[in-house]
Amino acid sequence: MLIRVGTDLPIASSEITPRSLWLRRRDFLGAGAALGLGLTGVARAASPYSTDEKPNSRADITGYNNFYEFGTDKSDPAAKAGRLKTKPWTLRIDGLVDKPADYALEDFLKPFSTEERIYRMRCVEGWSMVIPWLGFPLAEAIKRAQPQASARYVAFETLVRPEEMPGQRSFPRIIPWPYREGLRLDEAMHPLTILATGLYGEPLPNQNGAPLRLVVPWKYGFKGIKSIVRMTLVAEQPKTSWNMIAPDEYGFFANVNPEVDHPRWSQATERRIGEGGLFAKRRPTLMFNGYESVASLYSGMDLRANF
Ligand SMILES: Nc1nc2c(c(=O)[nH]1)N[C@H]1C(S)=C(S)[C@@H](COP(=O)(O)O)O[C@H]1N2
Ligand SMILES: [Mo]
Repeated sequence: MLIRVGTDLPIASSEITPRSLWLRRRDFLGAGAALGLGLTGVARAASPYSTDEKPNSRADITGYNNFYEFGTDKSDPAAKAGRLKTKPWTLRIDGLVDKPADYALEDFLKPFSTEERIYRMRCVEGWSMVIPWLGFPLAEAIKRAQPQASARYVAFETLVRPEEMPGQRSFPRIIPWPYREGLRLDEAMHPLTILATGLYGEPLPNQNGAPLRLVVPWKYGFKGIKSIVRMTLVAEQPKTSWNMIAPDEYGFFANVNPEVDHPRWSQATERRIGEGGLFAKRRPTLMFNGYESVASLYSGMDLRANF
């Protein structure tokens, strides 16, 4: 007997699959498992935070990257990140927490099924892609460390290992290493904010930020800090790499906003990678990259001043 699932299921093509539908889909998969059906044909189940848009190819996702630790060209990370050693790896969580420690990645993954860890998300920064991440909510990692009441932000740092990261040996130095990022704690705890450990069902390729990187789909791509070794809970807004380099061009919040131009270019449209050709039409960029449920995080804030 062949049961077809996936695109044939009556799933709304809304940006975020409603949880009720997702649960129904899980029931359906559960029924399939009970009937002794294998996993073939049920590959499309995913977290409720997945878009139904077609993902980019693995070649696009792993061949067109920004990871300055390996060079500034979009092709450098794929060419030069192969020697990065990602095992063993620990994530230090410290600062204003009751349980500061070096945490093992595997422990964070345990509570989730593979289906629950699939997040097909749009990423945008002039160009755009849809990436089928494997990840888990950043909130889960933060909760383990038990943040204190005074914690208001999370500061992130990337590995510093010049022996394996040629961009960290090159001069003039563009980025004062480590690469740094930050989120307000409520942004960090939002269920759309994930730590990704894989893509297309496999561990993250080094060029995409192995073994774990941040994904905040309503913010510009540069917020997605790669190869994270440390998260520190702090009271004051932390420094972030692009803001340190060019404060007039890159703000702390970096929410996708088609109405606020970068000083040197419009941010109203994007080019979807893979929609090739000279005549491929640019797409209008959506407020918060289309993830409108996050708007309430910023109610009452001037998003021009807080860019
Ligand atoms: N450590 C580190 N993280 C980083 C960067 C970087 O240079 N170093 N580049 C950022 C930028 S500018 C972008 S657009 C995204 C790209 O992620 P991707 O290559 O997986 O698409 O990673 C971000 N994370
Ligand atoms: Mo970027």
